[in-house]
Amino acid sequence: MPVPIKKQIESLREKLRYHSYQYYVLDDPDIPDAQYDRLYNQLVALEEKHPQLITPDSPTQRVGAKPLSAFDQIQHQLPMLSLDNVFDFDALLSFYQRLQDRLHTEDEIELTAEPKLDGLAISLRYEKGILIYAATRGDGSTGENVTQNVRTMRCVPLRLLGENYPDVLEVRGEIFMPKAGFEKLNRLAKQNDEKEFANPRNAAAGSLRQLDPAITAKRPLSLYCYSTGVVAGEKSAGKLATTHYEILQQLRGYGLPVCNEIKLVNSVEACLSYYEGILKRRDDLAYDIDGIVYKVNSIALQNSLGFVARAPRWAIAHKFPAQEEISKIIDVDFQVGRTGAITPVARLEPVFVGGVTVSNATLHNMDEIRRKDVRVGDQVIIRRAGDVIPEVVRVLPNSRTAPLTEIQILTNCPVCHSAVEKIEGEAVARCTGGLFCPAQRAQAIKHFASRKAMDIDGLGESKVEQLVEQGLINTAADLYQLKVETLTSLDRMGEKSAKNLINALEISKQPMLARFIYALGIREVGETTARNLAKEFKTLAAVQTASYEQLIDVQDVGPIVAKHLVNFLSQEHNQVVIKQLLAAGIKVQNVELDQHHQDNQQDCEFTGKTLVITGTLPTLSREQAKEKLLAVGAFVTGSVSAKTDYLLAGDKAGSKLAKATKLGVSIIDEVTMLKTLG
Ligand code: JCF
Repeated sequence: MPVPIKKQIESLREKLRYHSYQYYVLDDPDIPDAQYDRLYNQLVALEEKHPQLITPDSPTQRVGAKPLSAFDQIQHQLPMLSLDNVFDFDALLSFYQRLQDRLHTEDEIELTAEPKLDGLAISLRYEKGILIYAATRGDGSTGENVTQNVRTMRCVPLRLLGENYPDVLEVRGEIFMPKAGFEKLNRLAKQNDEKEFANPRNAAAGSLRQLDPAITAKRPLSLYCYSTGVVAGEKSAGKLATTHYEILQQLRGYGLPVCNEIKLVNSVEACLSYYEGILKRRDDLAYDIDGIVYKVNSIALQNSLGFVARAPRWAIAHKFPAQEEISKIIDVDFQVGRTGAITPVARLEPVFVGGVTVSNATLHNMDEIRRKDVRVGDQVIIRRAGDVIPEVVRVLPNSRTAPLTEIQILTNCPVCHSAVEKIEGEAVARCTGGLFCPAQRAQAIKHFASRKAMDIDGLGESKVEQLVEQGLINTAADLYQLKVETLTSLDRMGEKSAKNLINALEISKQPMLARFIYALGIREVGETTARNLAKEFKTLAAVQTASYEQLIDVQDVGPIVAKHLVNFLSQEHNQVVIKQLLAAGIKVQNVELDQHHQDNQQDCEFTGKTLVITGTLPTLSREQAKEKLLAVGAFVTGSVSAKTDYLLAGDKAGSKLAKATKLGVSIIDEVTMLKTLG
């Protein structure tokens, strides 16, 4: 006998509720999203055919209502409580002692501890398991009816699970927007030139107070329940437990989301260690919190403690240091980073925020300054979250009483006075004096000496740091003036290593053109681009004098890279350094010479093939082997795949060898390679 339609529909709804519960409440989805969607679509199809069977608690009926013109008021039958705050351990200790005094005990009192969410309080009323309304806290006695918006939240059950719940159950909780969802929402707003939300809390509030539920439905809102309001008509089966902790577990069992960080704590010291533990993880949590809530666990004790005004005597919020505070901008400076990135920095009236005193905050870049319209003299919100650099979030509205001048765009590097470039579409401005700028010196020289660049053996990053710090070199060209006596003054540099380094510098004096171009450290000019430039222009002089039009004709070089090249090469400071390098005896190997080699080896078996190199080769370094292969037109990549033609394996070849063997890639050694190359 076929299953009656009504039964089919009910069974689908039950499945969908169950899977939503797994996903939203237990955080443990048990079917793929696509499978959920299929079930959902089956239900939609059946309900379309049989509209008389649609009920308001069907999972398909979350976004049904039309936009409102205003929210109705809802009177809370039991007031929605707020919490008293403490800001330090002493005040927390006083709270705990007051509990002991009032309860006439010197024993420890069992408390619950939970993160205090930074969102909006909500009251959900269920009758016979069906969501009847959702109301905001408002003033605690009267809130707004936001039912049609809350219904769109997939984590809010429209019908409770099971049958074992009180007839009337009011649940109180906090609606919030997880950080990831907030960031995504703001990214979209920025893209569409719409106003961004200042923080997840404002975004949650704005989303919940939409008159059109279709908009709320698209906002990533979440809920954690933290207590109950009216509980009535309970049969013995639907009775709530006698401790706060167990009640929350019951709520979870009804299908309501409850934060899984909630713990039982048995002393004021345990409170503190919970507090410290969560504070440490604050930035890693998926949602913003502003402290910890402790509550007396026993409902009987809660009742005997009662409350004052709107705040219970049996609970307290232990607040974290604020992550946002107000300060005033005294000045704006520009800092040059080690890669030439120029960052505007606001000098502030010192302010205590995020647990430390802050007197500088980043303004990120010029675009952000314009977007936020930040000016010297403004009152601004400073944010310091965790270990992140403090930033200026926004100007305090209406705080500007006198007209203030706009912050000027920077045209020259504050450190070396080279021109500042800003590529269309990029946010950061950069100093173009890469080879010369003191702020970029160490970085530029490290890159110059690195393996894929000039490959100067024995000149690692720490040696470069020392040489630069002690003022022994200012540019890469100065490397070639170094003497053994100077080098031995460095840490951990004996006579032998000093001599070796001088020798390595000598050896590096005949770089291939591609290597030399790469070594200059021009933005976005990597190995491949450098090689293409060398192939195209053949001599350094030709590269140096190439026009923008000639440059964008080169393979792999687009308008941005071409612009970086022109900007770099036209800086007089950079030209001077290149001249000094040549004067120091560097002889760049032009491409004609390479070409000659290539012509002799044209028919090589590796031409056009893809190779991976792994392990220690007997005579060549991996870099040298790569260069030889590239010279015959082979491709050398970093990881083995089905597209790999050969694996060149040396000693101690590990996972790459295993993978190549598995994929049936031909494996060769250095001898074979050299023989094949001739
Ligand atoms: O997470 C919260 N913001 C939060 C607020 C948690 C709680 O357990 C609360 C609350 C407000 C009042 N409990 C009460 C009684």
